[in-house]
Amino acid sequence: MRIKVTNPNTTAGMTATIAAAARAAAGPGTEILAATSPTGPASIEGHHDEAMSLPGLLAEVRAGEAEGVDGHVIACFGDPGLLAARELARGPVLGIAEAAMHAASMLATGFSVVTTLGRTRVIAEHLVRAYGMERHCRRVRATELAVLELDDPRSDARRRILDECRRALAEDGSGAIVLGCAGMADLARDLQGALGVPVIDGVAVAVRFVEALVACGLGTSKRGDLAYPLPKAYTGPLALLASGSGVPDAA
Ligand code: 5HY
Repeated sequence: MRIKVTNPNTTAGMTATIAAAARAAAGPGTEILAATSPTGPASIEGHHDEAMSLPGLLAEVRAGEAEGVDGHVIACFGDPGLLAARELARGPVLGIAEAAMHAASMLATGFSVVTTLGRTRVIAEHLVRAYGMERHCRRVRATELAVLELDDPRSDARRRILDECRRALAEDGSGAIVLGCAGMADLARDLQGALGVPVIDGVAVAVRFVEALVACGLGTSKRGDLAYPLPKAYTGPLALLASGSGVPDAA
């Protein structure tokens, strides 16, 4: 089985963290194809960043479809372009926020999300509602760490994330923690050991969920809103990104 894991930002160092977590989680016989978006923002920390990340993300999904991959993971906690990517894909497409929240809801009656900047909290809160997780998500908390600070030893990221997780367990009545950034994937096991509760990295669980869906012979529905995009003319720079789609002509 081949699963494409795409980092929608353009920071290759972060893709390396994501790829390592995906490969560590993947089952025997699963090949992980990790990709960094070819165009867009170096990190995604708001609505504008998300919007600007979409052409690059969708170009990578299209390329994966042309290569015949079995499924996709969108490795960014805002799950940017999830439905658009599902239109392009034959197999399952999972966002790491969606996967992590569903996993957490199966492991604890309440969970808290610990994310990066406060300004991204509203994006996670939108997803909590979109995924029907209001009854499970106790709170979305921010560490005020910028995404690219996660890899910077001077930021003391691990301690600041651990402290926020501890506050979440003490104040929110949560029994599990969802890590609110793909760049935190390498911290999950260590934090779980320190906190003694499930700490969920969406990259790992999304890979396993895609494997499970593919193993059950399931893929994205091609009926209705997730049917392949209708072929149409593109003009300007996006015409290049949208071409050679590999997406079968609409029936
Ligand atoms: C992520 N941004 O997972 C999100 C995290 C965030 O570039 N990769 C990013 O802060 O929303």
